[in-house]
Amino acid sequence: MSDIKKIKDEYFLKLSKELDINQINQIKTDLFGKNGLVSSQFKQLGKIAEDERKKFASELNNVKDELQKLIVSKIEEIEIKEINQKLEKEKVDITLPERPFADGKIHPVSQVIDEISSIFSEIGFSVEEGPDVENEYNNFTALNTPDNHPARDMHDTFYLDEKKELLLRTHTSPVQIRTMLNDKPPFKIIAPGRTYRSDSDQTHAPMFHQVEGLHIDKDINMGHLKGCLNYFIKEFFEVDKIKMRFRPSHFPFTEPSAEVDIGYEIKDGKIIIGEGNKWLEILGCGMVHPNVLKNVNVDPGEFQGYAFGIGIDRLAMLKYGINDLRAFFDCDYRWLNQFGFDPIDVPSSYRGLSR
Ligand code: 2NL
Repeated sequence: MSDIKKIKDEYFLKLSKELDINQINQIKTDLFGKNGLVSSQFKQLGKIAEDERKKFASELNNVKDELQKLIVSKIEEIEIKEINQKLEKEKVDITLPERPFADGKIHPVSQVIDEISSIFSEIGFSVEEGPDVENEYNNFTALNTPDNHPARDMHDTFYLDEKKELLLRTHTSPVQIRTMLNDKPPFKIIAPGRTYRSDSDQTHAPMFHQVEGLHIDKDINMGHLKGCLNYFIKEFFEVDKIKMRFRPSHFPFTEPSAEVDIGYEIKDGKIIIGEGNKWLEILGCGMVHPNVLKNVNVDPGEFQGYAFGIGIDRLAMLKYGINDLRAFFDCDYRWLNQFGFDPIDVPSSYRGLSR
């Protein structure tokens, strides 16, 4: 029997047995590796007499093809077996009862931030964010609040180092400062987020939420500010008409500055926004002080605009009838289940303030 025939018979027999993938790989190497049996036979070709060579070569090629085909089919067989075993083992029992599934709720503050962001984005504002830990330049100095300014004490700042260089931001204005330092005017942004002041009672928490707005362009005036706030308040409280008044005020970063009140009344124990003859203060605003613009390399002769700051927590309490501010941050699931929002809720599905 020729060597080729012997190899064929021997390996057909081996491959007819139950083999795992390692054993098959070993056989592959034994036959077709660098010094494999079949490979060695090919090396013999040159030594064979010319009249024999053709027959030898064709026999060798046939055996090589047959062995390779057999190996491929063996590998496929193993793979199919593995898949079937896996399917058998990992069978899903679809008759099992489902596990109880607890729905999360959206915190009223998050809900209100989403509502405010979507209202302002309708009129071209984009949303910017920044870090809670700030430096005193971005939080105070750039905002025209120098070292000895009383507003620094008024803000009851949480300082983080002896030198009073790092602090927890007392408002979200530093976000606007960062944006203006990093970019070129015009600017039309809002900055919602957490803010901190060392203050805690029935109506103040040491951590609270603010949204500030900033619109800087050529020829922006106080009329634009009024129009923007009027639109915002109507959209937010979902009313067609609103009573609004501007009272003169003072902030170091704006000139002139104003506080804005909206009209309201109490009917059947519920607060109605936009009607009545009582006034509720809801935000502070003004035209950005030229010194602030200079500090962020904006030429006040060419660009000017307005800014405003709104406390979010009180707005959320007003809109959704929540009385105690402190419950906001207790992380009590029972409270959140009562006052929180389902993820699919959309602001416009809310009519009136009766929650
Ligand atoms: C308030 C008052 C205000 C601003 C915030 C601001 C920001 C920049 C420049 C100028 Cl970068 N102004 N923000 C302006 C006026 C008032 O907030 O009572 N907030 C609750």
